[in-house]
Amino acid sequence: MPLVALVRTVSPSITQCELTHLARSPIDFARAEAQHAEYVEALQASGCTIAWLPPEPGLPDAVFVEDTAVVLDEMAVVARPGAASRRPEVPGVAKALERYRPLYRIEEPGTLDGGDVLVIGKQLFVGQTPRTNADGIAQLGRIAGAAGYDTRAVPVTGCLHLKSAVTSLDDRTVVLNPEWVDRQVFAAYTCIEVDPAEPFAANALRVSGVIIHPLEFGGTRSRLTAEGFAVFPVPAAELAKAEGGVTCCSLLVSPEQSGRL
Ligand code: CIR
Repeated sequence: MPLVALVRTVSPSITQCELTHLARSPIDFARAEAQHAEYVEALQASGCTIAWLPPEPGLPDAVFVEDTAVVLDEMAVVARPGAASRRPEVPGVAKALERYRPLYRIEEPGTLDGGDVLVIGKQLFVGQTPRTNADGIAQLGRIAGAAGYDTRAVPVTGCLHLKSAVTSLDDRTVVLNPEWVDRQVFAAYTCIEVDPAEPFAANALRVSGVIIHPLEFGGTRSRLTAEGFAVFPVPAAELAKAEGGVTCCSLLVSPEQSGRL
């Protein structure tokens, strides 16, 4: 059965998005929508069935659905985003995920953004960031630990989320920006570093053997293709002004994996 990609339309209020490391620059809403449409087409072309979440026009960051949950084969962990403005995004996603997985929740005082959780097999790497606190990491560790996952907290500096700094290309290989995360944490993996001129290029989305990656990062793309990865470039510059990348705009769910604990 094909992967299901949960996605949500870009909100017209995106111009009011949260920003941490970038200065606010004007976002062209029509262009952001057009680029998001190309992203959704790339997911479809990569074999995903698209499931649209209810739009949230009044929530500026609602397109970045990744931050609201962590989907594992056995369960979905509903996040408690570190930015209070983003918490109202969660219920619509939780309701959609109920169809596919038993739900567990990160509870107050824990905070956790899905963008901080990198899943490679049974290993969870979780970024220590202003969005994800120690309590959130500990809760995730306990919940996922019951299904055999090991959780490791990872210091992150200079970027919003762990997955801004590192993502996996397959179960043995990561693409990483060594300025933002310590390469040694990923010593067990083959590490491809981003082109130093493209610090944001470590955010890559792996979908059924294809790597969806921002079109703008040709230097890093060459490094990925040189290692044999099939890259599907998509324009992503407009949502990048909101500090979003390609992993942030979907939650991927394998419908046949809905095992219970
Ligand atoms: C935020 O600051 O929460 C949004 N403007 C961007 C979220 C991007 N999400 C992600 O990297 N997972």
